[in-house]
Amino acid sequence: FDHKDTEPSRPKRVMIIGGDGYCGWATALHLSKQNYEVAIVDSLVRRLFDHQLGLESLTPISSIHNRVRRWKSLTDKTIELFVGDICDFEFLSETFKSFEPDSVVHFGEQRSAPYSMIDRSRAVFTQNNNVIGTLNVLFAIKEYREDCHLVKLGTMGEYGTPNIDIEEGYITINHNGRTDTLPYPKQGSSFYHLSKVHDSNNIAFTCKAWGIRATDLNQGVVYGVTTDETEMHEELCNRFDYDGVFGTALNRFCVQAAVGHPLTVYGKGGQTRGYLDIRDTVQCVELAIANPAQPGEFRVFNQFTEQFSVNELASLVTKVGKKLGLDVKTTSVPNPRVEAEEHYYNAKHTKLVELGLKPHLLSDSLLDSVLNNAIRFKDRVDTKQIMPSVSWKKIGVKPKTVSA
Ligand code: NAD
Ligand code: USQ
Repeated sequence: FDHKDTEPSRPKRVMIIGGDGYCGWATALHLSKQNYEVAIVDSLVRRLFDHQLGLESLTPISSIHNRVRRWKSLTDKTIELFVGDICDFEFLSETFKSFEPDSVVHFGEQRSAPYSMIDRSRAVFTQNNNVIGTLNVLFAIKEYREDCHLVKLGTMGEYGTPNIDIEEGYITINHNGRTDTLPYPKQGSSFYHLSKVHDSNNIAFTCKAWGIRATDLNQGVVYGVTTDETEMHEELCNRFDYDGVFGTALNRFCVQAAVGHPLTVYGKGGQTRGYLDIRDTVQCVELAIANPAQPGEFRVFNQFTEQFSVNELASLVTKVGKKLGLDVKTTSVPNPRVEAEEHYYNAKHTKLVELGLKPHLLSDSLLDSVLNNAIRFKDRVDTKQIMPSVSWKKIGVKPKTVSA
């Protein structure tokens, strides 16, 4: 038998870019717990955005240094930390040479659609940060770790809301008597969502040209705050955004219900998206790493578990709020975005389930726990940050300070 089988296999080494953020922090702890060797690479720019816009996470969060120290003291597991910007190729090269990752999970982007629509400079920052960062990761893999599997966070928003079923990455088209399987058409609806489309194109090309192995996780909107690991200590607590720039639909509605603010349904509220629990984000990433793409393969998974319209989310939160004694009202806010408010939506999401994903579906009890978490920290809520302040149509070149 193969000699290699007798050697003890070394633990797989996973570099988590964006590991200080909402999805990345939960994932770093989860993978470390599963005995992967984990390194976090993060520029901490997300914390800077909070300062610049006068925002704060609902939950109090510790510095990244205290977070990893606390993890070590609780579990005796080390998470290596590299603080720097992946747009700086020299920094990124050093992290690759020093850590030698087997997989890179790339969460490290500017991820808010409203942020990318504040003004010209934020639009340019978003596309520069995201597209160049990802290009640098691709070059680093090619140069230093060509067998390393790239697991890249994309978004369901790359597809937009077409009037046909959404497939997982590719669609087979019959045209004038000929047939081909092609990348599914992309229609991003913000400069942020478009940055992900550009990333996907660059990754697909380098898989073909250089034989890179990559998985694009087209993730839906994430909700929830705790995972088994973040619950272990208050210093491991995850961030939870509720403001009009970084807060996402369901998480925002829970905070709004907790403080007695009417739920902010934009426009007609028929906007339908895929959603998933943060505990499923960490599970999906683990499944992608454990079952890597082949060299040269550009694999696309749609990463969400259920789809809801904004109106459906509002009525779920109203119902569960009532059970907890909250009087939840809804208000229709003129839509600050340009998007379809009533549309067909049916997106496939079977590939991660085939790999073994066991979804945590949005049940009353789960909503209870997200709502209770919002109630627990409601004194920290700055209600001035709740209404949306960024308009898709009014974006201009003049630098804009978003403030109350
Ligand atoms: P987040 O803003 O909480 O975390 C992103 C982290 O990346 C931050 O800690 C930030 O400092 C870091 N970062 C950004 N640019 C960097 C750079 N150039 N170099 C190094 N670090 C950098 O975001 P999140 O909610 O955890 O999202 C993570 C990823 O998942 C993003 O790519 C996002 O597009 C994707 N995603 C998120 C959601 C969601 O609902 N939160 C849904 C779908 C997809
Ligand atoms: N919406 C409301 N009221 C609110 C907030 C949002 O009606 O108070 C609506 C929006 O108009 C939109 C939908 O809810 O139609 C989703 O908005 P969102 O802010 O929850 O999500 P989005 O801007 O799409 O971005 C988030 C993450 C992003 C990720 C994306 C996944 O910030 O990183 O890529 O979800 S997806 O939506 O599938 O593209």
